[in-house]
Amino acid sequence: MLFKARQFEFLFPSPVLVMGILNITPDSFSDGGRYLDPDAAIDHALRMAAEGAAIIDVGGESTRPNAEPVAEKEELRRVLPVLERLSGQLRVPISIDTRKPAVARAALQAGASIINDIEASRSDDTMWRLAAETRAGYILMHMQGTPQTMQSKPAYRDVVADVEHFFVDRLDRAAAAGLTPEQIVLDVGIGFGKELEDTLALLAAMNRFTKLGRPLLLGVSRKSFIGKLLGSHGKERGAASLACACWAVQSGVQMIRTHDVRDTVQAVRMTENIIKNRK
Ligand code: 8Y7
Repeated sequence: MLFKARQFEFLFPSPVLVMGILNITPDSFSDGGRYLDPDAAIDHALRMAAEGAAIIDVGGESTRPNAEPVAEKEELRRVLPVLERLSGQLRVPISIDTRKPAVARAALQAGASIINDIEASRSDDTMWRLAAETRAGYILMHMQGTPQTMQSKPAYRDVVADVEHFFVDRLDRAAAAGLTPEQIVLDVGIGFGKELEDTLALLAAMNRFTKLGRPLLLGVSRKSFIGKLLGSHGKERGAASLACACWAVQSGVQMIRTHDVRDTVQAVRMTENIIKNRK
């Protein structure tokens, strides 16, 4: 299975790709404010790449539940200086985590190769047309509601079937807007309009989504469902995050989004080596 993002090509099942998170925000739940300074942000990105990150995901708007929306100008002010300096220094692709087509466009011009669109272009197809035009990679993520509303009583008939149906529908609509299947990665969107039971159901059924024929990405790093289940906070959720990552890899997931690149690379490499020896 091929994934294409501008000049980058990944042929799966190649090694699982670990995506390192770079939040240039004052309010992200686990690292808000740490990387607002461009020098600190660039250092952190280079450190993650050195630790084995295969993609760096740069975001300038926190999407945690109830986060305040950020104006386009402010989002650009946060991410562009970092992207401009970083893209010349990194050999791995950069994804831009944004819901705004104008931010995505500017980020692609500044050297990003992948659009991480947590809204999956629901209101119109501008983001898809941009991806089609630029041949950028496109992460299509499921969310119920919006970041402001998503955690107030999300409801599903059958969460796994509903998310699968969403993927099928969006893959069709993205194709109609001109994207090729090779550009697209699917993501169930853990934490985006999901109760604990929905999250566990999705994780348990992860292998079902492989039949859609596209690479799967999973973002579980330090998320609140871990705290709900096990009572742990923030950075103390690392071990549970790794457990989910290993489970996901053995379920066929090819990309893991994480704050903890070094540990995640080690855990998924181990898992892959065990899988390779399966008789
Ligand atoms: C995800 C994500 C976040 C995720 C993708 C957090 C931006 C919340 N989570 N993008 N973004 N998948 N594709 O806790 O799960 O990191 S933000």
